[in-house]
Amino acid sequence: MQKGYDICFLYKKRQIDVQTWINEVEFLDKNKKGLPHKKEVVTIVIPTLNEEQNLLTIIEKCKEYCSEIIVVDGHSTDNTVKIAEEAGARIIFDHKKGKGDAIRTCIPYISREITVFIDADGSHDPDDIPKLVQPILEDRADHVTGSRLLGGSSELHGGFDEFMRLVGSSFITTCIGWKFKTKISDSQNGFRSLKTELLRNLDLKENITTIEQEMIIKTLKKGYRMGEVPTHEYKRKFGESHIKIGKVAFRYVFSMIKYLLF
Ligand SMILES: Nc1nc2c(ncn2[C@@H]2O[C@H](COP(=O)(O)OP(=O)(O)OP(=O)(O)O)[C@@H](O)[C@H]2O)c(=O)[nH]1
Ligand SMILES: [Mg+2]
Repeated sequence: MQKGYDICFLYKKRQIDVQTWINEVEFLDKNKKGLPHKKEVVTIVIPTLNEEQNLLTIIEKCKEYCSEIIVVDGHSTDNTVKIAEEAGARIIFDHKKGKGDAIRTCIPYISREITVFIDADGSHDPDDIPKLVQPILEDRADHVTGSRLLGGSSELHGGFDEFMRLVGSSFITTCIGWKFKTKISDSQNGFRSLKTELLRNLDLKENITTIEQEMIIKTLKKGYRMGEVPTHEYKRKFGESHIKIGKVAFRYVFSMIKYLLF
């Protein structure tokens, strides 16, 4: 393709050559309600661990935007699985190692061309899904992440833990941007869409939430096109976060160095 082809320009109205575009993180913000959407090519994956109070609302809303819903459950001890079954989702069980394990476990079961990951805790708005999928449908990106830094967060600020998470995640995001000479604002969001074929090729290894940054680093490393759209993060509706930052901080830094350098 030539310089200046019109695909990039919906984003920032600037001209970049294809090589630059491949490793560029682009920014798209449109009226989410107005976007055309092809639900028949979308599988939505929802990782769950004891989300009985949140899950049904998410599944019902997600049905508008996909033709397959997979709930990948971490052996919940509440009614999560029953609720998912009754709502018509396919249920897969992980190996009790964490959210990363859950994501890796469900990959062989995904049957549609585009996969969307969304949390079950109510912090992501399913109405943002068309916005995440649009750049892939239009062949402008292979992997699109929602950005809380661009879309705002009701959860990322406040206490000491939140502050440490924001600092840590900003540091990692900056390192990824530096390594790939690209601008990305959020490397840790669990709300994203990507081509299923790419997802299968990433050879993911992480067992915990470090899988979010692993997906982005490996996408960029393999030369695929990364995109980013603003999505707001809401406070978890019910229940508690499963992340204990003190326990996983080292793994975040270690895995970032591992995938960035080796
Ligand atoms: N299958 C599975 N799902 C999990 C596991 N741990 C967390 N989840 C789910 O992954 C999603 C994200 O978990 P959260 O605890 O909200 O973590 P987070 O959103 O990254 O962090 P917060 O910002 O603190 O909410 C939720 O839908 C959880 O139910 C797990 O071990 N297995
Ligand atoms: Mg959450």
